[in-house]
Amino acid sequence: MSSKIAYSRQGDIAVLTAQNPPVNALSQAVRQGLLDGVERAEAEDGVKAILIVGAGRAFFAGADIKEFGKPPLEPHLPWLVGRIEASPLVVVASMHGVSLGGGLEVAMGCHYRVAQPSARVGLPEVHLGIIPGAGGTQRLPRLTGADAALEIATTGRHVGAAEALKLGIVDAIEEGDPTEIGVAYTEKLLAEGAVPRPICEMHAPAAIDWSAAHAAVEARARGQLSPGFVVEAVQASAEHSFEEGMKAERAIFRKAMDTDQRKGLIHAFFSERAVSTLPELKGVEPRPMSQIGVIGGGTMGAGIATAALLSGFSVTMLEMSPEAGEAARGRIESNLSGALKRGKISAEQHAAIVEKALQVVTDYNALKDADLLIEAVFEEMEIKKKVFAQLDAVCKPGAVLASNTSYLDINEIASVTSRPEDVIGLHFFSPAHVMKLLEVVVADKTAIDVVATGFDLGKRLRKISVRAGVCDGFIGNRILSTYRTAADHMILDGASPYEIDKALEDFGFAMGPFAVADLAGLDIGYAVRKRKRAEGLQPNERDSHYADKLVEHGHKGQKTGKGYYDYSAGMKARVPNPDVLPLIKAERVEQDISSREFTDQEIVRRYMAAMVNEAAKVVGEGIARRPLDVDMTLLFGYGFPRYRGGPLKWADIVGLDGLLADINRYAEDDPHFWQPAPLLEQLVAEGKTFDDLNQS
Ligand code: ZOZ
Ligand code: NAD
Repeated sequence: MSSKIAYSRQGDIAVLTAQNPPVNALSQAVRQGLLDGVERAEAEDGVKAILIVGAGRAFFAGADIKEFGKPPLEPHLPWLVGRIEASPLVVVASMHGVSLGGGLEVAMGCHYRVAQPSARVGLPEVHLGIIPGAGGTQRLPRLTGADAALEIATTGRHVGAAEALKLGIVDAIEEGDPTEIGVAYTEKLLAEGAVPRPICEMHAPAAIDWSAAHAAVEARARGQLSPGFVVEAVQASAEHSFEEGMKAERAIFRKAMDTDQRKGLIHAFFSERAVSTLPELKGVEPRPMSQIGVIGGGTMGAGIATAALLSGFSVTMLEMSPEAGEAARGRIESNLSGALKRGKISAEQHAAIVEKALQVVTDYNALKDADLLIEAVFEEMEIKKKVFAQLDAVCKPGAVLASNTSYLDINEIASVTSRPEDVIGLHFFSPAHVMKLLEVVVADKTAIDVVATGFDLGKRLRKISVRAGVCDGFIGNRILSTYRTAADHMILDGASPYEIDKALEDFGFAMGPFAVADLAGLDIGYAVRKRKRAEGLQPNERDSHYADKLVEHGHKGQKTGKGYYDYSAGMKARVPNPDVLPLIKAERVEQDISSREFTDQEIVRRYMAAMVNEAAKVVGEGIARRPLDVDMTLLFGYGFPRYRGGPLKWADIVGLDGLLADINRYAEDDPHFWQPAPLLEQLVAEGKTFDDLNQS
């Protein structure tokens, strides 16, 4: 018997206990152990029932995702679930923690299910680009009906025990040790004369309006294929026998497995977990943190304070004047009311935060006990330096001094303090209490335990933290500046902002770059362009001024009602602002450019080539440690479609040699902008991929 499944007897019940920490993924050894356990129980004298239970945190978290993409090993899960279901003994699942994907499928192969009140079940395969492949799409609808099964399997959401009981997914809820409640429940079933109750013999679900179901799912999927595959499979459960339905599920599962989206989504799953694991932080204790000071309570400072308050920190907000302080408090309270409305906090928690945890001040002395200070004042070096000098004067020794700057040099900011080892960049994204990304920007002298503290903060705020080095814009904004510039060049050459937004939204971005610019405020890009021009452009560097004129006409995006789009009919209406195209045309005339047509395909190719090329420079220079750090930055901070895995995973999938060839071709017209990244050239020369660098 496999050591992953312990076999024991409790009277006439054989107990199979999965022990594959941390979450009992159904690896080959676990599957084999379950099979051996079932066969042994059936062969042993006096066994009347089998109880399957998980040791540790969960029943089963699903198939072992690490085995995907490799040749499947026997016993295959769909067969095993069928084998459990076919047992002449009564088979019971005692479920605690999560029962996800293959884990719920194993439970549905059992004849009865008892769960702890805190147990959660679900079919999250859709988030990995696949569908449940071990009968989930055929058995769940037989328990719940097609509508509920579709909702559960197309969203992948976790269903709590009480709801699962109501839907018929579990038969009973009992509090207690999973083995004890499982044994007690099985004894009760045996006493009542229960017999095996295979779901495969239950009635097929009633038909629903399948075209409406397909249309509804597609409308939400934004180009992701797996939700549509789920509908196909569930439809098969209603239209065919169980055996034929299983064949349909198998065929659809294989089709899903073969997609690039599956590769992208599984890359995202593992990278999301790997990104915050840095070898140099192993064994490094973060500094203790309970009080946070935030300097500047505008959009970002208020969002950061909200995030910290919602995670149980106490926050002292410092503003320039009592009036600015009140405005900052108003912004924070409005964010907190939103959290209350959405059920993220209770009324009592809301009251406690507002009354006790938040303090608004104008005097730096109030920051002297804070463990972590996060500066979020205007994006101007001189102002930031003044703030840091004042922090240096009042903050206690060991306090971490952080800047939320978007582009400025953290080394220069640190240089005005007597303790550069305590200075770090903590770059949040707007709105900071909602967006998941945190760039932890490590400066030349930052101490390692200060880096650990940055990552600890990210974890406590439930964010995805990415390590970045110091450069203009760190990982994300530096790459953004480059692909945004590629878009600006396409505009000069003949594309419109609306064509570009549409092509990229069809590619899967949550929003195109011009809609994003309107949201962020066009004055931000305006300030960056002004700064870059002041620093001096290269002689062959392309530049344009139409966007500056837009800002100078008062069009700063959503906040002024107009930017690239006119928002007078509502923020979602997205009507093109009629002032934009004439400004662009005038610029083309001024620069003597004859415009040409761009297909959606060319727009995406140029935009992505610029993104990948800059990302390769960012990795090559060590600003990002690994390609996956860039991928996660773009996924969690910039609306990059998760099902494409991130720009560098996308590049691996489409082929690096073709991309490099295109970059070299574009460079014939614009050698300044299209300088191929040395790392990209090296990978192509060595026949390697970006993903190879993630493994090392
Ligand atoms: O980890 C959270 C989670 O949601 N896991 C994924 C659950 C999931 O997607 N299950 C479905 C899997 S696909 C499937 O089951 C396909 C199917 O229908 C059958 C296919 C038939 C094939 C036929 C072939 C012929 C979870 C909620 C479980 C726990 O969250 P936490 O935040 O507490 O912990 P994490 O996320 O940090 O996880 C702890 C460690 O466990 C690793 N892990 C989690 N689920 C895994 C898994 N490893 C392999 N397979 C899984 N299913 C996770 O990577 C992490 O590892 P470390 O190394 O970072 O600690
Ligand atoms: P903002 O203009 O909305 O807010 C700045 C706030 O700082 C104002 O409330 C102002 O009163 C206050 N302030 C200015 N000088 C101060 C001082 N000396 N002492 C105390 N308070 C002072 O700006 P924002 O958008 O919140 O940006 C703040 C910082 O965050 C900038 O460095 C910016 O680059 C960065 N950032 C912005 C975004 C974004 O999307 N807006 C995203 C990430 C990072």
